Amino acid sequence: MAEASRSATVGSRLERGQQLLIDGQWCEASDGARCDIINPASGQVLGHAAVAAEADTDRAIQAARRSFDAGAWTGLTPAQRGKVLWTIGDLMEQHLDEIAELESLDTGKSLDATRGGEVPFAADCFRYYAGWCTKIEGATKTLSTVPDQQFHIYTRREPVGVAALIVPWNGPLVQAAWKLAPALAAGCSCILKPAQQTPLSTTRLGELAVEAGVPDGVVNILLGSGSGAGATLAADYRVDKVSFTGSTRTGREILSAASGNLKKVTLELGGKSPVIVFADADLEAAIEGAAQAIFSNAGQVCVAGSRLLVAQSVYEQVVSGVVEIARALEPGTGGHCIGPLISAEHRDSVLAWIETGQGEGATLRTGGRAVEAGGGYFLEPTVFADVEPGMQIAREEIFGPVLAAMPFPDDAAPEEVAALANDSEYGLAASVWTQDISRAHRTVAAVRAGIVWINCHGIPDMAVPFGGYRQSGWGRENGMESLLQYTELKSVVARL
Ligand code: TAP
Repeated sequence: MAEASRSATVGSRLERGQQLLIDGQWCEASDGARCDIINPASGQVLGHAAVAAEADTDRAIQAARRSFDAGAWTGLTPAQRGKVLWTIGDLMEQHLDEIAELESLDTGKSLDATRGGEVPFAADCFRYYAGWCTKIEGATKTLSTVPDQQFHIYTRREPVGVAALIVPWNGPLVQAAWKLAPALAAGCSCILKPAQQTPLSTTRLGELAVEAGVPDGVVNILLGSGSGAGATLAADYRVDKVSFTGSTRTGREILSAASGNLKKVTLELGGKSPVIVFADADLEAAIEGAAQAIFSNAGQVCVAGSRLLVAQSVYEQVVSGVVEIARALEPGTGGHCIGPLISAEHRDSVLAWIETGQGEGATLRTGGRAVEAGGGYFLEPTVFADVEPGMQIAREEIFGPVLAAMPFPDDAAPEEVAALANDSEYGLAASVWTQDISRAHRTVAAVRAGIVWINCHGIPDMAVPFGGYRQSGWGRENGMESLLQYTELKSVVARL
C-alpha cells in the first residue's frame, strides 16, 4: 500500500518530533526518552515522540494545580472562556487539511473520514462547549427545617479542579475533544494524555489551544505510556478527576489507583454491542448498517456492532448480505476500503480471537486472515455465523473487524430479543432495525445500554449523552451531562 504523499507542513512537523506541553512550554522528556510513531497502514516510522519521565508528569501536575489554584482560567469571565473555546474550534477548521492528514497517518483512517468527519466533529465539540461556558448555573432553594427565620439558599456549580484526561488510540482527536472541551468549559485545568501510539493530532490541538489564548498550565499534554504517565495521573493526590476512555481492564486499574484520594472518575469502556434485525426491517438498509457497524475503522470502535442478532426467517439473507459487503472491501485507506489495525500486536490479538472462534465451532463465513498489503496491519473483514451466546467470540470485546452472527425466533417478543442482547457483561450501545414503531420502542426500553439507535448505528452528536451501562463504564460524555461531571456542586445556606 503506497503511503499517500505528504504535505510539506506535515512533513516538517513529523521531522521535528512531538514534544510535551507543560506550563505553556513545549519540551522534550527530561531524560531525553523518545519512542517511534508508526503508520499502521504501512508499518513505516513516521517520526518520534517524547516519552514523559516521572519528573515531567510531576511538573505537568504541578503546573495544572498551580494554574487552577491561582484562578488563571476561572479568573476569566465565562464569556471570555467561551471565546477561547470557540477560537480553538475555528483554528481547527482553518488547519483542517493538516490535522486530517496527521490523524489519517497516525491511525490508518481514510482522509475522507478524518477530513469530512473527525476534524470537523472535534472542532464542533469545542464550539458546542463554548456555548455552555455562560450557562453553568446553580439554583435557589427554600428551607423547611427552621420555620421562624429567613434564609437565602442557593447552589453553585464549581469546577472539579485538576482533570487528567486519558485517551485511547482509536479516535485520538475526537476523544480528546470530548474530554478537553467540557473540562475547559467547566473551568478545570487539564492534563491530556493520548495513547503512545497516536500523539500527532493531540500535540497539534495543544498548539491551537495555546494560540487561542488558553493560559499557561491550563492545558498540559503528556506523551508516554499508560503504565508510566497514565498510572501516575490516576493515582496522584493533586489530581481531582480522571476521565478515561479505553479497555475495561485498564478502567479497573484506574479505578483502583484513583481510590487513594477518591478522585472523581468517568470511564468510557468496552462494548459488545448488538445489532438487532427483525424480520420486518428494511433489509437492504439493515445489511448496509450492520456491515458499517462492524467494519468501520476496522472494528476498532467502542460501539462497534460486533454481535448480529437476526430473526430466523431473514437470517441467511442478512448474513449473506454482510458477507458480500465484507468480501468487496479492499485493504487500504481509501474511502471504500477497510483500514488497518493499529499495530502488529493488536492484529495478532484479533487473529487469536478468530482462532478461538473456529475452535469453539462457529462457522467462518468469510475473512479470518491477515492481509499483507504494503507493510500495513490489515486483516480481512471476518464474519462468523452459527455463533452460540456462550462462545467467547460472542462475549469478549475483540476490537477488530470480526462479527458474530446468531439467529432468534421470528415470533420472539421484543423483550425476549432484548434479553439475548443483554446477555453480556457490557452495555454500551445497540441498534434495532424494524419498521414497526411499537416493536422498536419496546425493544429499546428493554435493552440495557447507554445509547440505542433505531434503524441506524453509530451516529454520535455533541448534544447526545454517550456512555455505558454495566461494565461499559461510569458517567457520560457529551451534552450537559459531561459538563456537569467536571463540576462539584456547592450548597450555600445563608441566614438573613
Ligand atoms: P488501554 O490500555 O485501555 O489504553 C487506553 C489509554 O489508557 C491509553 O492512553 C493508554 O496508554 C492508557 N493506559 C494504559 N494503562 C493505563 C494505566 N494503568 N493507567 C492509566 N492509563 C493507562 O487500551 P489498549 O491497551 O491500547 O487496547 C487494549 C484493548 O482495549 C483493545 O484491544 C480494545 O479491546 C480495548 N480498547 C477499547 C477502547 C474503547 S474506546 N472502548 C479504546 C481502545 C482500546 P498507552 O496506550 O499509551 O500505554
